[in-house]
Amino acid sequence: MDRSNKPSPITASGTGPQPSVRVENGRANARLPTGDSVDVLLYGATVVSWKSNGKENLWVSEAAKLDGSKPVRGGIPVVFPCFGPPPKDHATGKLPQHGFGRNSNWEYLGSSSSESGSLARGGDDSIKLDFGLSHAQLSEEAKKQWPYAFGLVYSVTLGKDGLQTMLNVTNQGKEMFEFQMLLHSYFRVDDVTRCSVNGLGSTTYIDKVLDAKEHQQSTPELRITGEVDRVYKSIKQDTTSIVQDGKSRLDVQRDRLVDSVVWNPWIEKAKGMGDFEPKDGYKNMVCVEVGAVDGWQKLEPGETFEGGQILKSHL
Ligand code: TA6
Repeated sequence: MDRSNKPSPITASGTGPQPSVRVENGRANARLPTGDSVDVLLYGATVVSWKSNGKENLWVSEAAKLDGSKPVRGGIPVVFPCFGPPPKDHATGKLPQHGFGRNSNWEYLGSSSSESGSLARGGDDSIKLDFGLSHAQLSEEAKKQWPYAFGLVYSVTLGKDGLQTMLNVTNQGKEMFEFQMLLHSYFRVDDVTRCSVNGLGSTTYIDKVLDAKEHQQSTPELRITGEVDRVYKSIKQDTTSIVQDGKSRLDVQRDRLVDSVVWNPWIEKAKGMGDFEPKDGYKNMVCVEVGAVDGWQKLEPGETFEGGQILKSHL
C-alpha cells in the first residue's frame, strides 16, 4: 500500500477544545468540539453514523450486520470496482454485486486536522480520517476474481458545515483496468412520502423498476410514492437535495462525479431483504448515491482517479 500520502498525525494547535479521534474495535470515531461526530467501520470503510447538531443524518437497518459477515445495510457503503451485478463478459464479471470495496477489511491510515477555511477547502473545524485498501488486503477469492494491482484511499472529512467522503483510486500495476465506483449513501428522513429529491430535472435516467431503459425526467423534483431505483447519468448541476415538507433537509454535492442513483426499496423489496429492519423502515430512508457508473472508468498504469461527495445537513 502506497503510504506516501499518509497524512501527518493530528497535532494539537491553538488553545481551544480540539477535535478528537478514537480508533478501537474495528471502528474509527471522530468528534468535533461542536459535538458533531462520524463513525466509520474498518469493514468496508463504511460510514455508519454522521451526527450534526445532535441528530443522526444516516439510516442504518436495525438488522444490519456490523460484524463483517456481510455488507452493512445502511450508512455509506463504498461500491468498487463495479456497480450492481457485473456483466459476465467483463473483467469484473466474477465479482459479487457492487464489488468488494464494501465487504473488505480496510486499513486505518491516520487522521489530520486542517487549517482554516470551509469544509471543501479543509476547514480548521474539520478532521480527516483516511482509510486504505489494496490488492494485497483482498480475500484470496477476490484476488482471483479481479487480479489487478490497485490502491484505494478513502478520505472521510468531518466539518462544521458537513461531511465529505472522497475515493482516490490508483492503478499500481502494469496493465490498464476498468472500474465503476459509487458511494451508496442511505439518508434518514422523517417520512419519505413527504420528501422529494430535487436537482435531477430534465436528466436522463435508467429506470430499473419500470423497464431498465432510458427515460428523461420531466419534473424538477422526484417524489417517492413507491419503489424507486433510478440511475441518473451526466447530471448537469452538481448538487441534489432531499427536501422534506418544502424545506431542504440534506444537500448531496457531487465532486468530480456526474452520475447518481436514487433508491427506495418500498414495501415488497424491504420485506425481501433479511437485513432490512424494521420492515417499514423504507418510510424513513432514501438513498441518493453519487458515482461514476455510466460505462467504465479506464485507469492506465500509474494513473489516479478521484471522486466523492460533500454532504450538508440542514437538520
Ligand atoms: O443502488 C441501488 C441498488 O443498485 C438497487 O438496485 C439495490 O440492489 C440496492 O442497490 C441494494 O443492493 P444490495 O446489494 O446492497 O442489496
